[in-house]
Amino acid sequence: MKKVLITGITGQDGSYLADFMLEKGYEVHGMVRRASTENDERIEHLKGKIHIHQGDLLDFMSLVELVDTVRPVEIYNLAAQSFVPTSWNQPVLTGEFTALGVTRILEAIKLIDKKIKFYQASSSEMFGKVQEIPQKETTIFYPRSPYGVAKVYGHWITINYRESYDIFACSGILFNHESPRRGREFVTRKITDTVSRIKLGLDDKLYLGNMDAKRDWGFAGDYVRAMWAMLQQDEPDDFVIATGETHSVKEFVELSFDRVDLDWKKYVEVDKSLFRPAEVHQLIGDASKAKRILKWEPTISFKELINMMIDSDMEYYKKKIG
Ligand code: NAP
Ligand code: G4F
Repeated sequence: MKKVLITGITGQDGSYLADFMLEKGYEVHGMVRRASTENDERIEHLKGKIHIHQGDLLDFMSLVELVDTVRPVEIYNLAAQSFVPTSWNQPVLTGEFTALGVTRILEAIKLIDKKIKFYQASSSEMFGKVQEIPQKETTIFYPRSPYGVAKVYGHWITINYRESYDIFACSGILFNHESPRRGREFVTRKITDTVSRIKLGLDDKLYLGNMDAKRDWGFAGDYVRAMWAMLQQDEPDDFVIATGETHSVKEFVELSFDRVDLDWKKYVEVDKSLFRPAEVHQLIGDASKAKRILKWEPTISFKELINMMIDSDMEYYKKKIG
């Protein structure tokens, strides 16, 4: 049975990728960092089906030992400090996790077995102040946050190890992708979570920052298929994964309130403290290379994604209040 190692398995993408890899028949191993409380909400349903190991992107030897113990055929590096606002408060730590963490895993691969295939979770945040519309694999990067800068490092070190050591290393430049498992601090889940609470009388206001920001939002379950497809090609390469549509935060808000038959204008307030020191105003991706080579297509529309997230949050709070 082929073994896969996933870092960041407790995160949104890690949990969807674990589901997908099990369906594909892999033996799934996940790396988790030690915490004083359990943090396995997203992989609870996989207990007994996957193997969990302790390790940390900050600790090189933990990665070496883990790769040596598991001996996977593929490693997906999804672990990162992934929340953009935190990257201004903790820029050095973000660089350690999100940038240097990538080198540590690549070094572990180089040391133990250069035949292990590697996937790096690159990000559309690297395009930042966009230099081209839509953004594709050849678009010049202009990151606008310490997170974006760290991801550019992770992206280029992946390419560098591919070219220097002939490692099968791919970088997926994924645009924003969401789901009912999205962290509650990200804007989409913050909206669907708060809208559900408002509908059920548990909250009365939704405070947001820049509602004019636009993103190319897809469904995380679709995007993990693309990660796997990249590592099944004959040659390693980098791919943009996106829907090709862009929508504002305001549109996301309107459709979310529509889903529960409420008028958003009565509940939403702008909180200037939520604006960022430097904003990424608009992202829209061109995934034609992935469509052509990987035969990848998104299956969930913007509206379907919102409905899925609202319905899931409504169900969660209805159960909670009994
Ligand atoms: P997420 O939900 O925030 O998950 C991040 C994961 O990284 C968690 O499992 C977290 O563990 C783990 N982690 C953080 N620091 C670590 C460390 N020092 N050592 C070991 N594990 C650590 O992120 P996501 O949305 O699934 O995204 C997955 C990856 O794709 C990230 O690299 C992200 O930057 C990138 N990305 C995401 C998007 C998107 O729209 N979702 C788009 C482009 C790229 P804990 O549970 O212990 O915190
Ligand atoms: O949901 P967000 O926090 O996601 P952001 O910054 O685009 O980053 C996400 O996508 C990246 C891919 O491009 C990933 F690499 C990264 O790891 C992460 O998953 O914010 C989206 C937009 C921003 O423009 C922000 O200013 O929403 C705007 N926004 C407005 N009000 C808000 C809020 N964002 C958050 N988190 N909270 C608000 O109240």
